[in-house]
Amino acid sequence: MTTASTAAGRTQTSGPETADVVVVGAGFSGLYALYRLRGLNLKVVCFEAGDGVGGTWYWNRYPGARVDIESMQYSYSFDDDLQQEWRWPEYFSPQADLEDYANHVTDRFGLRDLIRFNARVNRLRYDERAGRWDVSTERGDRVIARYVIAASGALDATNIPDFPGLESFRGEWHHTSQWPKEGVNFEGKRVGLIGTGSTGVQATTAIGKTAGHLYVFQRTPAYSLPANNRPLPADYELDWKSHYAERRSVMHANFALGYLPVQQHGSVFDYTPEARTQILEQAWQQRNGLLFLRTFTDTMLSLEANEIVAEFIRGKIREIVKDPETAELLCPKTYPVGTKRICMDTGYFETFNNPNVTLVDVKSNPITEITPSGLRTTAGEYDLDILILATGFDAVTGSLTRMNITGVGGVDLREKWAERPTNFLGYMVAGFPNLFMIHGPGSPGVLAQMITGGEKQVDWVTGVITDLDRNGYASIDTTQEAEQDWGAEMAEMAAKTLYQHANSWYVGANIPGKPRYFMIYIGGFDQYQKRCDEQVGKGYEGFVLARNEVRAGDEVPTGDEVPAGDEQRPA
Ligand code: NA7
Repeated sequence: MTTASTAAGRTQTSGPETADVVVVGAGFSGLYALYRLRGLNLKVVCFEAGDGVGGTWYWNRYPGARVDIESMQYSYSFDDDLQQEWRWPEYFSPQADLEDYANHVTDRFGLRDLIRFNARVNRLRYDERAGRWDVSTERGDRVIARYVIAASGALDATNIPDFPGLESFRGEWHHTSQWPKEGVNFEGKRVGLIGTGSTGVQATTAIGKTAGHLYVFQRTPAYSLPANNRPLPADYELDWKSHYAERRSVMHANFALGYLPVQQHGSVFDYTPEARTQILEQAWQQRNGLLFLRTFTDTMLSLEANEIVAEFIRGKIREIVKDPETAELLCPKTYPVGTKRICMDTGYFETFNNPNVTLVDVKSNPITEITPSGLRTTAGEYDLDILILATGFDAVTGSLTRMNITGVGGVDLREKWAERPTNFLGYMVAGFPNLFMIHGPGSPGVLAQMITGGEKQVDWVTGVITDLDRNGYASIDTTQEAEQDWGAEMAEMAAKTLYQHANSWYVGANIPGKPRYFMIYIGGFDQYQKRCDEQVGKGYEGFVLARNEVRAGDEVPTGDEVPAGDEQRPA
């Protein structure tokens, strides 16, 4: 027994603090989880590594950071007053507006005092005798909880490639997702930027405007579409606000959780080459961003169909970029369009027409080392004042595997996932009872609109917790058999698409040693939701529920005092 002050300033006189639920992460899903769990009168503690809310939109504050889904859609749907009152200044919000929104929601719904900031979870240990999760943070918090909701982010664990000499660099260097709050001054500076995914595309466009000289080190060129971002017109906002109820219900039933007013034209092969070009040109001019890929129904299903759309985009790049050699280098040719996350830009390719921006091909001439004064490739040396790594993330699983999670029998999640991130329905991993993942592997996660996806996943999890409490169950787990079946179901769907054809972070190919496996449920959120609800409807088929004497509302004892549960399936 100890006496300790908690982060919230409370004084404890006995053992570690207890809670019904620990939520990891105060991003958009984590915040909504806090709102729902508090509404269920559960005691909830949230640990957040940053000193503010917003998750992805807290960390990614690099110049040009902007969402690629319209903000009228990429926003919470759970509270009509909120969506009526909040005003988005632009179609596609910049990071600062999304962070403001996250703060507004936190305070409007009184969630801030549930969150411990600057508290990165570094240990999650399941105590099977107690039937409890023992949660610790780097700064020394400890909470014992019945449930854990890992809303730790699909794009959170930074990928810093092992460049020899990085630490010797005398200038300043930053990964885009750990950007200094005070900003970086590029005025008159020689800036090097490595990486041309969504982040690199956005950062290049912004930094190219102010840097003395910007060198963009490109290994794989990106397909990028014009976002056509602009101030949100009042009549457009009014139209959305007066139709929110019906549009949100369309979104909730949509495969990507989007409201997609796009005309689909059937197979690209139904048209003559001239007619298809005309249709693609119209879609390009309408500038509906990601919807462009849906112009034809077979773009993501047939390599030949995909190549037609890809070549149209290459034609646009060649039109925009004046230097033919640079244009050719910027044309993606080694993977089908859409199989890596498509980028959206506000003048990316145009940036390379500026005399202060140079594209460097590090595919043909790889980076060999970072030197004290810059960067060396097999072809030459570049003197730099500032180096930016837009090198992405250990996506989808990284935020989970780095938390040191151990389940039943002390099994480490990293060992369990050595070959692939097994799971059931994207929510649970066998042997890790009462631990729920949001936007984890096995869920539609990053392939659906993530704020609404987070709401729906949190609703599902809180529904399960309510069900368990109501029926006297203390824990829920899944089985290896259910994991295998879910893995097979996912793989069967993925095999019909072109996603396997790219070395993307969707398949873990960007992280050395990470097993190559398509981690995302590709069947659409509508189908996913149906499958999850079906399993619950069939008496939690694929899950294992267990009772013990501890029930909701009981005082939750710490570790050793709780008797083990007896395992059984519900009738
Ligand atoms: P991405 O999409 O993973 O892009 C990372 C970029 O960094 C990509 O161009 C990589 O090239 C490049 N990269 C990574 N390692 C290296 C090394 N060692 N040398 C040279 N270039 C390298 O991350 P983002 O942050 O842009 O986007 C992540 C998601 O956030 C995005 O998809 C949206 O959903 C939002 P590669 O392609 O591996 O050759």
